[in-house]
Amino acid sequence: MFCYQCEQTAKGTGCEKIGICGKTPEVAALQDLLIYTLKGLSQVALAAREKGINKPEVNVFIAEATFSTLTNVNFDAREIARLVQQCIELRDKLKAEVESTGGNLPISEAINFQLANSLDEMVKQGEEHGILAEKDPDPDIHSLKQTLIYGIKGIAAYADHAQILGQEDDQVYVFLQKGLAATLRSDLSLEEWIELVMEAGKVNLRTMELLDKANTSTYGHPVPTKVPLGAKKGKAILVSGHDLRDLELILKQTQGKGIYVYTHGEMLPCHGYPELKKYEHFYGHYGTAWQNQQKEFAQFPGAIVMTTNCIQKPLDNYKQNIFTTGLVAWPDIPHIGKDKDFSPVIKRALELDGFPEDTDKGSVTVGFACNAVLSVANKVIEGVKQGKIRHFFLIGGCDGAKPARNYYSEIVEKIPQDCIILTLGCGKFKFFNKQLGDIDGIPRLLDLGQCNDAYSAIQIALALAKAFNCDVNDLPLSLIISWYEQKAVAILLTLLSLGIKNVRLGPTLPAFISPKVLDYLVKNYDLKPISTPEEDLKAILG
Ligand code: FSO
Ligand code: SF4
Repeated sequence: MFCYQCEQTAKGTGCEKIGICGKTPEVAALQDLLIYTLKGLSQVALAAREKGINKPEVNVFIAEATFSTLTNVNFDAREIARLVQQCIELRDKLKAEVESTGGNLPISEAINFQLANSLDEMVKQGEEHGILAEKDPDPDIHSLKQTLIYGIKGIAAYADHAQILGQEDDQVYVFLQKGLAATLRSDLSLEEWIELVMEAGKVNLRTMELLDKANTSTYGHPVPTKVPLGAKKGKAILVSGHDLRDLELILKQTQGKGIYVYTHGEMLPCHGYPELKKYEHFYGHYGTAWQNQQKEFAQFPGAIVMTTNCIQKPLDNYKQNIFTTGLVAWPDIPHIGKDKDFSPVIKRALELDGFPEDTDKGSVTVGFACNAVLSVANKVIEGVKQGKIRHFFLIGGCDGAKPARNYYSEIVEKIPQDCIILTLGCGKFKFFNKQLGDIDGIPRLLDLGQCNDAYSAIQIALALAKAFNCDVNDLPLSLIISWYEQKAVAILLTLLSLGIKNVRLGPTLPAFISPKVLDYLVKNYDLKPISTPEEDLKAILG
């Protein structure tokens, strides 16, 4: 196997024997095969579009299947193999339709690829279509091609979340197909690859806008909300991942059953949505970020649901309590299917002891998404003008296990009192419960939401630039991003495509970025790796 799509890749170069995430060579090969067959399906979908044929089921499938290959989503070989088969079926059906209407299909191996019958043979086929098998003589084109694919994985994740809540834009699907199909080409220049990668950033902005609309039109605009970190005596269900609809369905199905529902990891900001917080048994937040789940889930006295990434290998001491749903899968872990009947989860929660007593572990405040922050914009602008607010820091992104990520908690501690910190993503769990005080009533730590809510951060930055009548790059704002998986890649591409400079990225730079491509990003966007909190603060604040 060879995979280097995430930040924890082995030795900073690539996982070759087994994924640090737990991905087996078998699953890695099948995911490579799925991406390869999706490229073929995308070529056919583009040819179909030329004939006026646009199939919603193909569009949604491409987004879902691509999302399934994102880090920490699907570890089940049989499930990935099923997706490959479905991909070939969709491809062949659409191919026949294009041919019957006299359409032109490109000459391509991926369009005519014959899928093997057995799982073992499919794994072999996957091995023949992995990253290393791609013949790009130019290492920089190879690097940009992989960057495009990882950006597309992030866009697919956002598109899928938005689609679940009824928000779609065909232009997003067109780009997913165009981008996937393009990666089969060997005739594009370096400049054309850069253009495609930047286009991915722009399309991701549109996709995040769709997701923002999906979340806020369904559940209302988040409002500042205090979330208890302790527990309530009684039976319990823990919901992790990022899917708001799954949480809503669990809240509905547990009503009146004597069960309290808790959030874990990236579900924390859900407490701020009016249409979710209205449930009285939606109690509080338990635990921290994804990489601590094996310890935290083992101690949770109730049932656990993983709605999206990031799942880790379920340990024996909580294997009987955990369920997956949506695109998440782990071999032998019960999966709640498309009917979203969570009764097995409820049954398990009622069998388990639950929390024996009320416990108080303090609270955190969430719900400072775009609307809430902009409602105090005048106060913020005044604060800056009067010199009470010196600088804004956006410290957001993913968390992870590496000790180098302590940089993010250290810098938050060292940021001077006259600065405001905006945060989002699971990276905030390094500092989410620190008491940082306020500046004239404006909390110094503002939680904008999930990594999926990066659109809010961009809107806030654009609104501030408008208010101060300056370019975003001239604002007293610094972006310090922690990345882990491919949604973060898509967000980074969006920032670059908006011309945002000086982004600090850590804890390490992506292994798939070649030295020359990095050089391009440094020269054109002043992208830099994080150094030490002291040095970075000195460079930023002078
Ligand atoms: Fe974290 Fe995982 Fe939200 Fe990522 S839970 S690491 S960017 O997959 O999704 O922030
Ligand atoms: Fe390795 Fe990350 Fe790929 Fe998992 S997703 S195999 S940890 S590079």
